[in-house]
Amino acid sequence: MAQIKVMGHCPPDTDSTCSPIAYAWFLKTHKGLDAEAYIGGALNKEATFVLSHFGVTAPEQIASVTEQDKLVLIDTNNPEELITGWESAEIIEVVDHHKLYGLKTASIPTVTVRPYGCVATVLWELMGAAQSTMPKEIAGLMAACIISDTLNLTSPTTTDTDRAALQALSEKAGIDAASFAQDMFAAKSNLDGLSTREILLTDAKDFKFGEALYKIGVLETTNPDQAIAKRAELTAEMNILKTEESLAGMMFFVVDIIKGNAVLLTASEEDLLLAEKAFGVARDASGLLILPGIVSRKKQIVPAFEKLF
Ligand SMILES: [Mn+2]
Repeated sequence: MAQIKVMGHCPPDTDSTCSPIAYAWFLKTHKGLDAEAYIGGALNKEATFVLSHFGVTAPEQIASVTEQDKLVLIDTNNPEELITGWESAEIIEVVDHHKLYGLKTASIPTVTVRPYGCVATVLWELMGAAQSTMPKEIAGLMAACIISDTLNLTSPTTTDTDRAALQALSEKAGIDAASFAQDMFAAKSNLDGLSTREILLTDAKDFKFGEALYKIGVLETTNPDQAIAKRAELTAEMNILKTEESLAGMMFFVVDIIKGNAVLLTASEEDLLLAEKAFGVARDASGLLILPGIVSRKKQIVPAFEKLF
């Protein structure tokens, strides 16, 4: 029988990297299946830290699957973010915590979708009696998924089921969830080895305000100083991007996830003047715009500009 590939969305976040490892363990040891976790994109810094902390090898990265493959989808049912070739593979199971996107399959999969903050919480419930046989490192990976997806139980997506699962998994893994969360967020905040362009574009989206196209990048970090120290390079690169992509402007918000504020870097004086108006805040002596309480592009930053235009 062909090996079953257990996979999340592409590119993978921490949940889509580590929850497939946990479910592959369950399928192997409790269902007697030949199952293995794979990722369809590069490992992020947070997942790299989590895997090395628990001494677990990263899933092999693959670019596509074929009609020879059987797939178990974890953490996604969105056709837009599945591995290349998924249409020809046989999808035998889907476990998810997202809305339904209209995935079409040739055969009949087992489907479990529950409205929790993390798919690891769904897996924890599905495993039932197998919970007591779970190795420490698998429990650790699942706890890390819940911490990552729910920002350590602070995101509005968090449910009581997630809280209970994280507590049980943390005990099993022998970790203190709060301090482990700090280490995970620090790993995610480390910019070492990233190019200026990668820092700007890891989480950047384009928006049309009137007829003008703006790019708004966000960096969520516990160490804003590391990014702000690169201010000159970031500004220069934003101007290159502005020319390359015919943008009216570009803004880069460095969000401090501990203090709950943002510092804005802009491509030009014109963009900075615009932001001062949008937020009703003046730049400080060093020319930085510090925005208390601003953490969300979707709920705060974009609406401020939309109102101005
Ligand atoms: Mn998830």
